[in-house]
Amino acid sequence: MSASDYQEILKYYELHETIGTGGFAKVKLGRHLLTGEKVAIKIMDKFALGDDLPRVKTEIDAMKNLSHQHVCRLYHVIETSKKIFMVLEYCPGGELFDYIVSKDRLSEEEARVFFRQIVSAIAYVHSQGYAHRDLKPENLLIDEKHNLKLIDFGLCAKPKGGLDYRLNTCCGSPAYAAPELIQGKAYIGSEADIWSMGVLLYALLCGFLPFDDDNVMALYRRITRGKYTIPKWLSPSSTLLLNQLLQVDPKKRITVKHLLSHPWLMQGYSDAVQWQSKYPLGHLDEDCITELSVFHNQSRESISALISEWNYDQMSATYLLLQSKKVRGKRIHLRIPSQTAHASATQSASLGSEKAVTSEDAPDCSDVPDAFGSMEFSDAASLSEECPLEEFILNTCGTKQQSRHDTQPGGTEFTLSTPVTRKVASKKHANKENVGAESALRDELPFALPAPKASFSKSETDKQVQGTLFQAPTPKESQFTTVTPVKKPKIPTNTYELTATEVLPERRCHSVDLDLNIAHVDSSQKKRKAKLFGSLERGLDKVITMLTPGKKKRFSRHGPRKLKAHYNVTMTQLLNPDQLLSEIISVLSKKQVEYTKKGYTLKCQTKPDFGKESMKFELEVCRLSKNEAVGIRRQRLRGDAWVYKRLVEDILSSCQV
Ligand code: 6BB
Repeated sequence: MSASDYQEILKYYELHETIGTGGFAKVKLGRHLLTGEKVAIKIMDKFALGDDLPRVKTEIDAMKNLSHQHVCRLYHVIETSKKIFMVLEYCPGGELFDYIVSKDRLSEEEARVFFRQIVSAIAYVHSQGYAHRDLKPENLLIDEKHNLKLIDFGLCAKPKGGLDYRLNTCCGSPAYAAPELIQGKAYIGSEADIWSMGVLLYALLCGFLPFDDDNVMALYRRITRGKYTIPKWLSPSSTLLLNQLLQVDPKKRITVKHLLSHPWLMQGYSDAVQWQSKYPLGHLDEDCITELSVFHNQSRESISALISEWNYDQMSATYLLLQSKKVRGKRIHLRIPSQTAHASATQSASLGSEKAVTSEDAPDCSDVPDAFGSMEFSDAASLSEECPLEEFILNTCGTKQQSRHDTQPGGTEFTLSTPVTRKVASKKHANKENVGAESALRDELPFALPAPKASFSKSETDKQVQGTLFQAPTPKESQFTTVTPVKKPKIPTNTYELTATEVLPERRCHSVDLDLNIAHVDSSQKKRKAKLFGSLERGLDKVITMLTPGKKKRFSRHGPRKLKAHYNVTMTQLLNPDQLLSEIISVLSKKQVEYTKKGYTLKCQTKPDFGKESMKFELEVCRLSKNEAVGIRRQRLRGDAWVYKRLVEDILSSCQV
């Protein structure tokens, strides 16, 4: 990176470790200097964006209009000559995908808590005229209160004539795409989102996808047939709801309006899903205005007027972050940044314009290894207790940032990935249909949702299922068993398949397309593998997964990093990290997975296969801070989440430890 690229963002934020790198974006953790609030910063290189530039514009435009308790908030947009920075709400729980995988599958109660939030977010997004079009568990992040936040609006559509206008662009991830969409028909965005919600609910309740196949054409055939298996653990009411969501005919599919008070979503709740925004943009918080007006020594009126412009500049960001602080019951107080170069720039620029600063004279601030003070990010991305340092973000050119928050050494670059969205058709067409789409002539009334209840209902967010989130693991299967890939036998009939309407709950899930001669693992093998991540997590003796808030960070340059227990960390019974590392390396070599070794981290990459993108992920041998046991941190960097899940299951289960 060059210093000039980052000069502007560093006026307002501290930059910390990278938590995701995707096709065209990098996501870093950061801290807003004035409020001290943690943020996620999506950084895009304009040149590298190329054809994806419209997608970024779409995302920014949509997020500027959306303000909802289950939609990730956009705080600030900074554009320089080379970069676009989007400052976004901080969601330390990471992706819902990883959470599902860590638990194998969710209980119906926990799935309901999440699904109500998803319905709330989607009802709101639709009410604002948008269809998301890329709903999947990778695009739902978990915040610090364990609530979901919808991200990635890059493929969303806002038809000019309203959501009942048909769209033509086929986009999103194939496994979540509605049948009408993959058939290339003109489709209604909201109906396509409902289908994806069906796939999502299935993934929550089952831990695998309803329609899955390594071969995209076979996958499309499964989707268009709309047949999926009903695992025996699904309750009749869950099965019924899935059937209503996963209707091949979009006109027979349940609508958001009906979902809000659907019996399945109401079980254990007295109120329908609350979909209206708790934080409408039109309403300004008095306390936040007061704090800003005192800080800037300006009248409340002029501050209110500045905020109401919603320029997504420092003023918007400061207001929104103060508001978020207040909502979380924290004291809202703006601090004067300490007198570092960037801090004084922050103050002088805090009310100024958001002009791009790209000083070409500035020395190059490439990431330089050093002991840079990292703030405590106790979350999915920053699990470190002891961090040998790998990459550092400089605050001012040539000056290592000394955090003002009693920070500890750390700041390791985690290079995780922003999920790469695979598009069924050309990515260039994102949102073409926003202009002049043909009316769907639906017989339904335009989007009409029930009015908010007068009484204060128990909120979506405070209704958590207690005791189910961090349960003590129970032994299930022996870990690290060798799984040899088995070619799928050709079976002549499709007797194992069930349609959504032919519900046989006692049937075990077999997601095989039996009349297609496609070689892949057989169903029992698949089943075993599909369970493996979960069982790897659950074995009491060998594996412990839980989220524990880490406190002290100690620093050591020797041996593997010490990490907090987390659901992305699999613990083993081994005590020798080097033995585990060499075992993983030998498995990677056998499986022809390329890797580069950096300390105890293996940056892995699969060879690009014909028609398939290569998969990137990290496996890191670490020590669990609690008991010195050796563990493996795994993190997807790029590629399909479910393919990644299977591959890593396969690698870990092949380790002879
Ligand atoms: C975002 C985020 C917001 O992240 C790699 C891609 C917000 C991410 C986050 C986190 C873990 C720990 C701490 C913070 C808007 N768009 C994208 C975002 C994309 C990454 C998600 C994780 N996988 N907070 N965090 F994810």
